[in-house]
Amino acid sequence: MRATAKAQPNIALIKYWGKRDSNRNLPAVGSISLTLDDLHTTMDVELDGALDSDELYVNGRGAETMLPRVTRCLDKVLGGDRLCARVTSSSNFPIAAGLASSASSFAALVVAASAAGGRERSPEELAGLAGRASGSAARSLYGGFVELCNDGDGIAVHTILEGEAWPLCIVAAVTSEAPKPVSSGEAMELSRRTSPFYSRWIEEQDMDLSTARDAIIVRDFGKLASIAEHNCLKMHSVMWASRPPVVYWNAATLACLETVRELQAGGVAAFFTIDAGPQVKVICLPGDQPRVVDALSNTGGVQNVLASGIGAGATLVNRD
Ligand code: 2P0
Repeated sequence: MRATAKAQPNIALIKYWGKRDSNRNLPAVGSISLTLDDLHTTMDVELDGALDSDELYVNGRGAETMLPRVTRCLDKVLGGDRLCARVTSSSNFPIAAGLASSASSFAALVVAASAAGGRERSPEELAGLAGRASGSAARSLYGGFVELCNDGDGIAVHTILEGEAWPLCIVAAVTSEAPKPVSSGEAMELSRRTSPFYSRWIEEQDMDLSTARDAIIVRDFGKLASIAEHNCLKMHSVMWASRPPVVYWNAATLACLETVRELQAGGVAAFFTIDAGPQVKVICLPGDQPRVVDALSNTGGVQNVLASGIGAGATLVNRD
């Protein structure tokens, strides 16, 4: 009746932006991501007949605003007639700071809740359940370089290449820890309804996925760098052209892009990506990580720099 699971956030190189079915939270496009290693969320789920309602504690504090989403996810995993749950989560990185904490949280939640309820589920089933709660969470069930594909009436997720086969580093520059002005779900819907670039974004995604997949398989850093930066800037262009516009960047975001261009000009193999927030994630070769960390730390407006390797998918840590 009690289980603990651990999952890492993931960073999309080819982005998920847009939904084809909002009710079932199905993405309009496939995506490719890297699962991180050093950042993680631990989620403990205890089903308790003495509780009248679900309880959620995040990093030691009650988290009422997140609770309805967690309750909906538990209902999907365990059924509506389940016992109430005490859910306790802790992350070793800033949550709600654009570092994909919802991906690691919901990936760990579905693994822990399934185990607490005594259900044996395949990674495919767990990914489907995680994706219902948060599209990007489905990718955190898997490790390494991960692809999420639209598959018939649902999604299919798999590892393209294990992290050990191409041990890249991810350096995240945190430029603001303020809450998002608009949630990614709302921004996606706004993009779909109002951005003149949305349909083109959807049309071109399969081509970008194919280019990135090929680059990963043959470990072509330059090719992956070029398509990942292009795909990221296209996604933000879709948002910028929405009405009202959605601009997640701040001045330090742009300063970080200049830093990456300077590193590249100096011969460092590095590229950037930016999600639905102002943080800049830089992917580089392991030997260049100290230079990238140093350069981003010295960029104006950067508050904090976190580094990680590529890690494994969500795992069950303990079951009572
Ligand atoms: C991604 N993002 O591929 C993209 C890139 C943000 C920008 O997935 O609405 O929290 O819960 O399914 O997964 C962030 O959105 O969205 C996201 P929902 P999610 O990582």
